[in-house]
Amino acid sequence: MPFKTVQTTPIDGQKPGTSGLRKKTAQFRVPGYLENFVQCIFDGTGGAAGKTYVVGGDGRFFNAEAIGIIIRMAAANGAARLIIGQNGILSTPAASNLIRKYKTDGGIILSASHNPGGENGDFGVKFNASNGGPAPEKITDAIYLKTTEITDYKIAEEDAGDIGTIGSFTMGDCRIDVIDPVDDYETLMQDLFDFEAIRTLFQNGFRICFDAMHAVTGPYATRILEDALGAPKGSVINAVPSPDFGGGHPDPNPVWASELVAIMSGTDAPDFGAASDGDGDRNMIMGKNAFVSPSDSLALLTAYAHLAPAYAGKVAGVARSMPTSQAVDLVAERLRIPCFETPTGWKFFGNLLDAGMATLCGEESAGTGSSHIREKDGLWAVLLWLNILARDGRDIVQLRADHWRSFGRNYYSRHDYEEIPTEAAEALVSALREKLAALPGQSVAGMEISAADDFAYLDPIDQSLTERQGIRVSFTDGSRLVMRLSGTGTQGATLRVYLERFVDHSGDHTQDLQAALGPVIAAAESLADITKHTGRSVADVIT
Ligand code: VG1
Ligand code: CO
Repeated sequence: MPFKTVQTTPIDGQKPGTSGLRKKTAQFRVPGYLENFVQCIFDGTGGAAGKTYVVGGDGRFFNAEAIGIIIRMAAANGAARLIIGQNGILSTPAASNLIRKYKTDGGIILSASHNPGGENGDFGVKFNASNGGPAPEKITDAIYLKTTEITDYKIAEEDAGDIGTIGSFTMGDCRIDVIDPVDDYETLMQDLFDFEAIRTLFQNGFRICFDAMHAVTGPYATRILEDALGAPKGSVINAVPSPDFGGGHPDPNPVWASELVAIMSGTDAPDFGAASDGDGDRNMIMGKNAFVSPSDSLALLTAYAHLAPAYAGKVAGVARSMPTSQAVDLVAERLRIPCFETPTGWKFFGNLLDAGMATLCGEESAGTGSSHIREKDGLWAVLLWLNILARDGRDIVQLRADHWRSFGRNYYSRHDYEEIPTEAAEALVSALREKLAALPGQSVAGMEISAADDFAYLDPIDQSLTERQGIRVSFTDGSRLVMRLSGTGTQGATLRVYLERFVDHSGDHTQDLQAALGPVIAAAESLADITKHTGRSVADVIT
């Protein structure tokens, strides 16, 4: 098998963000762009010689070609074995499971997650370590350093074999195993949940609508919900992955999953609605006419996880990203388990999960997961919900209302200002940062500020310090305001404004969401001069 070494030079900007390297698809298709980065993944992690990797992606445009290049490069770099999902398909959680189950050295996941796909959309590459989780910053920093020094990459001269057929082939000394992308994941879910109870729920007429958003979860959801659990055919919609996600934005929130929202608001709405994102690691949960915010979902799942066999008496702790609402903190307090607050991005949960300090984790951006793997897991969250509803008997909207009656409600919303000029976004953040020290004690929009800082995280396991992870302003009435810039966009900057207001157990939990957050929204504008800096008076996406 002839291999060749191709001379190359460093390419600017190959710095992984919140979740891998994300760029325009056109950028990734420039000859040498993907090759440089893949070579640096190998070089930054001690080389590929003798190693085994899982490789797969969310099926977006350029997925199969990229996998062909990775196979040729892994073989040329001396990798011993690759495990690849048939047709190059693997959801992010399924890939995480395979890395752990087959004890591989890591995995390369091709996805830009919730970002749109297609020729004019986005593409991404993420490296996961041998624990199945997104590489921590120590590793992504090493990979990035290599991208600034690279001089050549190695690649097989021949095309890679057929990844459309289950089976094995070799390239040089490397064995490539093409496997069914769903089998191992389905087995894992059966081990975690009470499938019998969920089957009975469906037999008794419970109805679900799962919107796969033309993305990778389609085959997983169809096999598990319809085939294994007996939900009626057609319960999973938009189930066939398409290279451009049907022209949509595979981001499961009330704005982009509007088809599901319409179904769940209809006269004959199913009992339960859910959606997942491009690579299957996010989840959106709905009841009839009701959107369950991801932060509330995390709190509720923590409160009722004991109804699922895998979690009964086994929730050691919980962790949430800093901008996620504090609803789960209240549950953790009552359960007398620790609650950790980490920076945005799943990689920060890895050490807590590995150490057994956190069992459930979640982010306000519709990511929920547990120690079963080291990624957030969209379908897992749906199955945990179904398990809870099957065993509890209450309707999801009732369950949530009862929860608020017991714990209080953390009204929560995120306002995104997308594709604003990078300089304007940075100016806004630095102006706000300057003010922080003077804020405590001041009043704004009728509320008194109790604390203000730029979040820094000291990892309790490896003591690594991660700074400047978002500005947070807390108020004496329990309200909170967080602002940070997105690390997953591919054009300009996206300002995320996270708004939270707490109303205790005896208060009114039925207010209009944006109205309830009115004072916090006003405080954000007043403290950060959002309109002045961005030139926009309203956010582009409100979820
Ligand atoms: C966003 C979310 C974050 C999530 C990340 C990756 O990052 O806010 O919570 O972990 O996307 O999600 P940012 O930096 O744009 O705010 V996805 O489903 O890539 O895997
Ligand atoms: Co995702």
